[in-house]
Formats: sequence, structure tokens, C-alpha cells
Amino acid sequence: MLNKRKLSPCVSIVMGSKSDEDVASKATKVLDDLEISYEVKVLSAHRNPKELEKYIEETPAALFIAIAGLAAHLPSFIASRTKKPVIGVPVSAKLGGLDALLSITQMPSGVPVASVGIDNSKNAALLAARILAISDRSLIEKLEKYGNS
Ligand code: RP5
Repeated sequence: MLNKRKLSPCVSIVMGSKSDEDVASKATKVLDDLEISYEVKVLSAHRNPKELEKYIEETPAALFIAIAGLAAHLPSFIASRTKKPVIGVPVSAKLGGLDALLSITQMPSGVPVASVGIDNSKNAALLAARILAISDRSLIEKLEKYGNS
């Protein structure tokens, strides 16, 4: 079961399916360690587009980590509806995750989505922390202590 921190979320973690939960848990572990607030949602770009759209508009989170396999339209769907940063995590559901990786990285000009490596949601959380650290000095110190392991 994924942990939900009680504070207003800094990071929104959205996954396309409950089957992505194992990948998501690597991101929540890092955010817990760094004491960064987050919320976790299971919302698919294909199965729940209206609910997802409403959620994107309403969440106070500063940025998104979007975790998806297969056609992996979740990160691009989010990026097309917000100017907040979106970090995509391709999931190795089929084809070793290459399908999702290409889908997430091959964005048309003007609609940026960052991508980490396949299943590497730990790096997505660390990248999110680095973005948030731009305006939060205490987070820089925590990241220094956290190291590169
Ligand atoms: C994607 O399809 C999800 O992100 C997941 O990685 C993959 C398989 O989803 P399920 O069929 O297990 O729900 O949308």
C-alpha cells in the first residue's frame, strides 16, 4: 500500500494502472526519505481521461511524476494540460519498456516531458527533489546528505 503524506502535496505521482504500483513505490520511498509531501493517484489517460483532466487542473502539486507502460500517453496527456514540469517514468510492461520509453521521449516540439530510464522512478523522485530544491535550501542540504546511492 502506498503511503500518502498528510501535508499539501509538492509532488503528484500519477500512474496509469494499479499494476504500476511497484515502480511507484520506489519514488515514494525517496520522497519519504527527503520529507517531501506527495499524493498518489491511479488515473489512466485512456481509461479515465475526464477524471484525469479534472485532477490535473485541481491538484496544488508543483510538479508531476507520471508512470506508465505500453502506449504510455499519461505523461504527455498531463503535459498538454499544464505548464508544471512533468517527469515521465516508462514502465517495462511489454517490449522491455522500449515502447513506453519512446512514447514518453518523442514529444512534439513545444510540449516538453522529461523522462528517466525504464522503471527508474527513484531517479524521477530525485529529479523532482532537485527541481523543488531550486526554491528550497533545506532540500539542497537533504540531497547532499542523501548522496548518489
Ligand atoms: C498502462 O498499461 C499502465 O501504465 C500499465 O503500465 C500498463 C498495463 O496496465 P494494466 O493492463 O495492467 O492495467 O496503461
